[in-house]
Amino acid sequence: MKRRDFLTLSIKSAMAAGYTSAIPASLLYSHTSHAALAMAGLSDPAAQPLFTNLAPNAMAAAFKYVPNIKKNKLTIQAAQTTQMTGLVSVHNNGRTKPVSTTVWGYGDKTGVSWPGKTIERHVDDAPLEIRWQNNLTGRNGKPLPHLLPIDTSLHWAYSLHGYEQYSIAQNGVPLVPHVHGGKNDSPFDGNPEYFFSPGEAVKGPRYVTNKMMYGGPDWNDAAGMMWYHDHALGITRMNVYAGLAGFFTLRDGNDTGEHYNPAGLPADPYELGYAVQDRMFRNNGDLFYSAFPGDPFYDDFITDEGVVLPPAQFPGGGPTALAEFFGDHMLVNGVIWPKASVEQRQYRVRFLNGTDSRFMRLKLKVIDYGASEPTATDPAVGYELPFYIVGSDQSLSTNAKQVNEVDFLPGERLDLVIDFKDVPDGSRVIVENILGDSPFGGDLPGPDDVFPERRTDRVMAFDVELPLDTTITDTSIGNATALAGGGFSIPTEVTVARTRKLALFEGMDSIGRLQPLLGTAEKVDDVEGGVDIEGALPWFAPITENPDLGATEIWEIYNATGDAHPVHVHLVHFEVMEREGFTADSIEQPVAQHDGTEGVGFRLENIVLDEIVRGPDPTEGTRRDMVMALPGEVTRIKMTFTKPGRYVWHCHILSHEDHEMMRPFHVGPGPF
Ligand SMILES: [Cu+2]
Repeated sequence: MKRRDFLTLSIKSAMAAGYTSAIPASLLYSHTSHAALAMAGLSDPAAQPLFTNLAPNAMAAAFKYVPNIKKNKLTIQAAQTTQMTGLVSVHNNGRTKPVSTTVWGYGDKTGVSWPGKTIERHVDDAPLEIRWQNNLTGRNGKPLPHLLPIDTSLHWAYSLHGYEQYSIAQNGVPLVPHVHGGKNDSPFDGNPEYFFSPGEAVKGPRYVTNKMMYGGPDWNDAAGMMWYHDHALGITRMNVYAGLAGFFTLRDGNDTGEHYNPAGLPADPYELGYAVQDRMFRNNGDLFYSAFPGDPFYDDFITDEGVVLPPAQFPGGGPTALAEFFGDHMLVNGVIWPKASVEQRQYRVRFLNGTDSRFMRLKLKVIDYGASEPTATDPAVGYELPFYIVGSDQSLSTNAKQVNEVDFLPGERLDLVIDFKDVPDGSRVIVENILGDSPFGGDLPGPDDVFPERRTDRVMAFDVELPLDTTITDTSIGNATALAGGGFSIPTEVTVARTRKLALFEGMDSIGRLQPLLGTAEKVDDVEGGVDIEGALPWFAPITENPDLGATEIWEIYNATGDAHPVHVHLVHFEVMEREGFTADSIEQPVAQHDGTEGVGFRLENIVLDEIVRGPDPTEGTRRDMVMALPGEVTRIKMTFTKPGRYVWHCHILSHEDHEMMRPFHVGPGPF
């Protein structure tokens, strides 16, 4: 995989260490040609229906849970099911046949789906108690195997000390749900160590309960978009890939979700919710994830990195975790390249980036069938449609902002208004993605960064074909329209208790695979008496971030890697303050691995800031729980820690968080 290391010294020291990821791979994705896909028995995206199938709308009333209102209770199970994604298998004679896909979904006792149904609450509601069940068992009650090949060499649930006797085959898949963006009490936060196997037979080392409470006076107090997904240690990427994700939306007196709301936003059926994900499939419809020699991507992410996996640990060559994952099929709410039918009016569209690793930059393109004779598969024809950013993550923006494109990070939620009023009846509006199929370094993709003849440059389409319903007056969001209840910043008179210098590193595990790591960019003490700790740290190293309860802190995140990382901090809603370029010397130092071996990490010395400071992006200025940390920049965020106990912060590239790019933090006094 191509790496864009920005720190010359980092590259030099990395090369001296025999660390090869600084060397660009010349033939990226050489193994994903159409012929190679066919040989591997994989679905060829070019043979799949485009903008044909309808995706469910996650904001429609029918897609939402109806909790037992009196008791404020829900039971949500995770279970296996089969689902039609719109995928077809192609036979030798060229004929196609729809195929189903076995997935995992969340749902109530009537059944599960990918994505799970939407949980909707109001800030004034009493706390909701959700009883989460791990029902990944077969009819005989025996644990189901994983749908995907699991790398058990990672630091994961069943490689923890005291858990080595457990296996997925014997004990089932460990799960734990996390409500992303919720200011959850620590026991209800879905910490990766709170996992539980089917029937809660095996419980993680910090497991407290599977009945989790969401709400109350110290919880989220503004309308926003959370999502819930699995977060089990070292296996999150696979559990989410299998389908364990859904929306959790919060309303308030401004953003009520009803027509003519004070925020002035479109409401159901003109409010749409779409989870964007990428996947690979086998020709028979099964999900596919590269993990063995010869698999598409395997060389790009493993052998081209110079890694030789020890056969004793990887009989048959795998399965191994990848440095990143990029699927060649785009799905929205579990449907490949879907379409939605819309009226000539404004729509609120809430997108979730639920991919493993894919940064996107979205644009809208109008194909006017009345004006010309373009084909739906030709994205070169058409004209750009500007749209409005009205919010992101956990709140609305102060004002609507008109843009032509928007960045979209893994884990992030976008809140957009698209105005189809002046789009000719009968036209198609395509949601395009102009970023590549490889890690994002801040630039537009080069030819090596994209799949050949790719379709990942398109996400979905809106067909302007419904008659206008004149019984509901159209909304009138325009550029700079004020949004009641929008905007977020921490008042400058709030005392900042501490400014921490933190860092993102690309290290190497003890068998030579890329290992992304968090750590510090200054000398700190840890909570177990360690002093002068600095640089890259593994997940299990003693806690180095221990804010006081109620403290406001600034975290400066120095990205000393070649790629952008989407950073997520649990518990808090933060303000994105600014970004600034820097250079530093990257000094190699060992990083302990969970199995007693030693990997390679770095620490930063001689940090020099370039004093070119950049303010928040158009999607920021809201209550954020995600932030893009670009290579060579320090990203400053400010937040208040309002609940005590153990939480985590991590990169939301799921392949990264599963391979050590995650650290616990603890608010208030121990025990830790
Ligand atoms: Cu990352």
